[in-house]
Amino acid sequence: MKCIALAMGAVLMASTTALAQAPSWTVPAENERCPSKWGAGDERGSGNHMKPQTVLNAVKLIKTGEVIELAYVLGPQMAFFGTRRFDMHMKRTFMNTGSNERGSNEEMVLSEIGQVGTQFDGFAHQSHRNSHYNCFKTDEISTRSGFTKLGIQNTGAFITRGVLIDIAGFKGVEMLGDNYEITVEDIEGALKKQNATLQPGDAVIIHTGWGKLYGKDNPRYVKSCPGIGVKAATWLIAKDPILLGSDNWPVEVAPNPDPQLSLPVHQVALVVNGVHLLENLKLDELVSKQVTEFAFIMQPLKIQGATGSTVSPIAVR
Ligand code: UVW
Repeated sequence: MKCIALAMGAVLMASTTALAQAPSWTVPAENERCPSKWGAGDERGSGNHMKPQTVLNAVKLIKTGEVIELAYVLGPQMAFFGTRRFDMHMKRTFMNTGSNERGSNEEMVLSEIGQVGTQFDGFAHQSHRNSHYNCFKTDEISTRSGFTKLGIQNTGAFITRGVLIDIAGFKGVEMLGDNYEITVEDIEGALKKQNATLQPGDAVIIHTGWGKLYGKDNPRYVKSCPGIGVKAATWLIAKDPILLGSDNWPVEVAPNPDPQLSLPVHQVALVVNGVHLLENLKLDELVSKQVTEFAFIMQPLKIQGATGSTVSPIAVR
């Protein structure tokens, strides 16, 4: 009897200790993160970097006119997170009246359109409890027909310097491990190897190699992924980028090595700092051609009040 009581005591102590262990990161209090550095009521966050001079600087990087596409095709081979879907149904062929016999085709797409394929995250996408970027409150800005603040239609076009940070290349592998957390040292090492430095307003693109699985082994692609964690994200955000992108589904390592945290980089970037994320990038061509600095061009869809947009960014050099 005494033995059982002792064993139960030990179990209780162990579970109390586990519960008492603090998470490795917590969302800063509202008075520490609001108003954002872009001002009270600002909805554009890192998008404020878009200025005429940003475009002129980006255009200077175009030397040959070569265009490299960074988006996956929207279609049946896509990898989906959770219950997201994209179904296209052809509506063909309507033969118009008239002697010229004009045939007409179109399609009906039943889909999420903000958060599928190569996708750009806006600030309505994530929150801490009821509170978004710049402390907009979910229950005050969300309606049945979209968000009245922070909607993706406000972001405008992105034409800026793009920098590819090839972490897989730096580590000498084709693809980082299934839940490898990219460290600050990895980023510094890769940048040094590339002889590159980050500038405010850069579109920072991280190559993990995980994209090799996209469309080939989708269940593994979405089960986990290598990527940046809170430390590397914080380091990158201190460089003041316009966005952080990667060739994986959430930009960040998943699941987070800290089992108490669910995709914390989404909050570090979108909620706390107002920095956009760009997911499911197709980076194979950029990497094989070793293009690490380029003009990055992207226009999110102008969907009223949406949380994000499927996008087709390009790199031009
Ligand atoms: C999630 O909420 C996981 O969304 P995403 O990674 O597509 O931004």
